[in-house]
Amino acid sequence: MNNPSARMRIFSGIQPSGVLTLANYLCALKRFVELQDSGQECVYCIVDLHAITVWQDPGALKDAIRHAAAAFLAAGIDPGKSILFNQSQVSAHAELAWVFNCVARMGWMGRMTQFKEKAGRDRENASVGLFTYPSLMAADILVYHATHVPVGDDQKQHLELTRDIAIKFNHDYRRDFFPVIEPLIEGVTTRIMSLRDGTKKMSKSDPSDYSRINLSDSADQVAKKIRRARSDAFALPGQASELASRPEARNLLGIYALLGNTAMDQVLDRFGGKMFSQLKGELTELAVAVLGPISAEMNRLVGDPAELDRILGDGAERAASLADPILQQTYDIVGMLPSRRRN
Ligand code: AQP
Repeated sequence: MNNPSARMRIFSGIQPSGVLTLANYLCALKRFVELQDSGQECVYCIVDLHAITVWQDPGALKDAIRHAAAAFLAAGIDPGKSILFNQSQVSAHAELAWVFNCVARMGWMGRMTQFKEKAGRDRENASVGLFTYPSLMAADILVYHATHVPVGDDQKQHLELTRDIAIKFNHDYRRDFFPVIEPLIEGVTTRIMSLRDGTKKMSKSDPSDYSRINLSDSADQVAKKIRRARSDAFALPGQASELASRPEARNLLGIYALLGNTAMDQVLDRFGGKMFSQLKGELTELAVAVLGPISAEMNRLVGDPAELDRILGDGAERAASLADPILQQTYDIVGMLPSRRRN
């Protein structure tokens, strides 16, 4: 796994808990495409079982799964090169998650900040699935013996827990079975923040549509959202050291850098001392140029749900052929009898 020339097995997923956002594109999809095109073995999953850890309207969820598939394809995922599927079609994910529920400790789960944030004050009323979410995420990754996982910085804690689960499993059962995975958290900006609050993550489930740019937004919507994005009263900073105390400036400059594949220093040189209005104008032009073709292709693809379902079904078969043997070996290791039905 540490041989840099070895082909990596990449796994990553996105929840269909709403329309995918600019943050999903910049910090996930764009990176997924680069990894695919660099010749790595890539398994990409629309994690629909994760989405139901909070309430989802069933009809809307079906649409959201197909929309997410369209976003992956429109962003450049090629189902001939990468495996693309939705999680619920490959039952090994949920089965391995159960085993991991028995390996992970309550204390580990209780420390997860995503659970604390999503459950809020009313923890008693949160679903058990939301609490054990990280076990399912660990299973998603480890059921493929994936070696590398590209995610945004917000998922770092869950990846550390995945490593803890792999280490404890290997220790408890005295074998080196699950790989201790490496996160791939890279880029000039690894967390995109809300357009309404530079200290809060951009999220597809934020109640305010003005907090985010959806990949399906029209050019007019993108322009309106950037125009209304929160700013502060000062000229834009020209030094990286000034960014920490200027969350809104940091966010918009970071988005500009990622969209244009430009280093942050160059972006600071370009906009330092200028007004927010200038940055917003140029950011709108860039965002529309990059996102316009993606949203047009998404619209075309969602017009053919049967084709999307075919692509996901085909991906699920290929994914299951990798995952099922690893699940069977896991069952054997923990002491289950061989299943006649499966063999
Ligand atoms: N704001 C973000 N900044 C950087 N990366 C982000 N990702 C999501 N939001 C940001 C990355 O996108 C991938 C898929 O994430 P996800 O959709 O499965 O889960 P999430 O992080 O919970 O995303 P949302 O939009 O906040 O969903 P909801 O609102 O349903 O909870 C991951 O790699 C993630 O890091």
